Amino acid sequence: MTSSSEWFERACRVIPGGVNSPVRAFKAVGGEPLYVVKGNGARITTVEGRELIDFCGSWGPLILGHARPEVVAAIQQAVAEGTSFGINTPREVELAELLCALVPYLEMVRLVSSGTEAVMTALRLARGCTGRQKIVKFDGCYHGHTDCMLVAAGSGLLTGGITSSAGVSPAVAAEIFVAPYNDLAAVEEIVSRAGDELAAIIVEPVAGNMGLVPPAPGFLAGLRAAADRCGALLIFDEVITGFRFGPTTYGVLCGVTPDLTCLGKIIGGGLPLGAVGGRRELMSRLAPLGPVYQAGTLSGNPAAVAAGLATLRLLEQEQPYPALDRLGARLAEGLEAAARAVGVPLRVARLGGVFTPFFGGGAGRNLAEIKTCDTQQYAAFFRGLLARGFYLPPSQFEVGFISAAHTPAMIAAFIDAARAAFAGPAPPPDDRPA
Ligand code: KE4
Repeated sequence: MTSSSEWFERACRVIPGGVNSPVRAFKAVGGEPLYVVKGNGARITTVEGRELIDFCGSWGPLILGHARPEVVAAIQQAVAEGTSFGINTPREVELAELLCALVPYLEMVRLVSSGTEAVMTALRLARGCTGRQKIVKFDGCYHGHTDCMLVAAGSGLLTGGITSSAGVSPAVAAEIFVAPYNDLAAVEEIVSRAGDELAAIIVEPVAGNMGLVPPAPGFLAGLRAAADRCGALLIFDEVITGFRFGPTTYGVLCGVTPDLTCLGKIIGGGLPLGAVGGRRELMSRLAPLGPVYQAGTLSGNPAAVAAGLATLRLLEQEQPYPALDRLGARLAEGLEAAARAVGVPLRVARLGGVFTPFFGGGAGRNLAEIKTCDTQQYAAFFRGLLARGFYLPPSQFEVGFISAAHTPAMIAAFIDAARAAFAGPAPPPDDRPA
């Protein structure tokens, strides 16, 4: 058997940092990254044959858990008929129709292959529709790796402590205004100073890339009003939040309607799929109808669309959301009680089945407050839970996900493992029961 360590050593010879996405590198939590061979429901199995209960869930797509049979079957059926055509297929029409049915303010959508592509397209569309260039984003929010969004970004940049990326030209960065999350006054100041130059305000309606930071009451409605006042478009990046808290978008759930919406993760059911959607008058500006160009060889890919359709249809049928919320509440309360019992300063930010443990730190309303938490304690917690059979996101600045495959018994076991981790170091992982 080739161990994770051996795989990582081989990987580092041919893949930068040994990973195909930086946040998988375990840089922020220590130790060497895992190599997994399969997932099943809430569990993943490493190359060493260790079974772990997974609370990272591939960073969000797997709300139904790993290898959900109906999703796998839909993919198998699709690929048996061909993996890609570069020609229109009925399934992509069905997915577009379903997205527009589940999100009433979406009149049209364009399918792409990642969340980054969805955001890139939305920003280009906003600039094309308004004839303006400047964008407002929020410190610690992450919107994929398109150049102009790699300014004061969260997720893997924040994890690596490099919140703005090298290689982004100063001219591109100069078009981006950055405001603290939940700070409407800062947005008002930007609007008063440069409102007539703003093409868009882009926001994660629930921030998930600096750990979980929910919107303060009135924040999203305030952004809607600010965008209306200055003629900018409001873009909700719902790559994480879309279909995560209900069988629709967070915008529908919270009653604030953006002009454009970016989707990804869940709508692809674990395969590469994203989407950008909005009002017909805006979406009609996209080529081949309008002058804003966007394209993709694998856009609307049959396998990814089949996985997305199967996932969204199961979410509509099964409505796992109340159960996810109950399990999330139990996890947060149990973790905080276990920490309190031994004097560990822990706050678990939680919304539905999405959570982030913060050790110490402020109220967590924006990145500056989030940064006061103890990331080394998070790293120790991550390692302690991993040694006891639980896989959390390998970064303080991400969010944990409970899936429909997680059970109350798994949550109870997780809390017991946390209690043990707070009490002291774990024995070496190889003698832990799977
Ligand atoms: P992708 O290009 O990775 O599909 O989506 C980019 C993206 C856009 N918008 C939001 C709100 C996102 O969270 C993401 C990607 N999320 C990260 C984790 N938080 C992906 C994990 C990774 O980069 O490996």
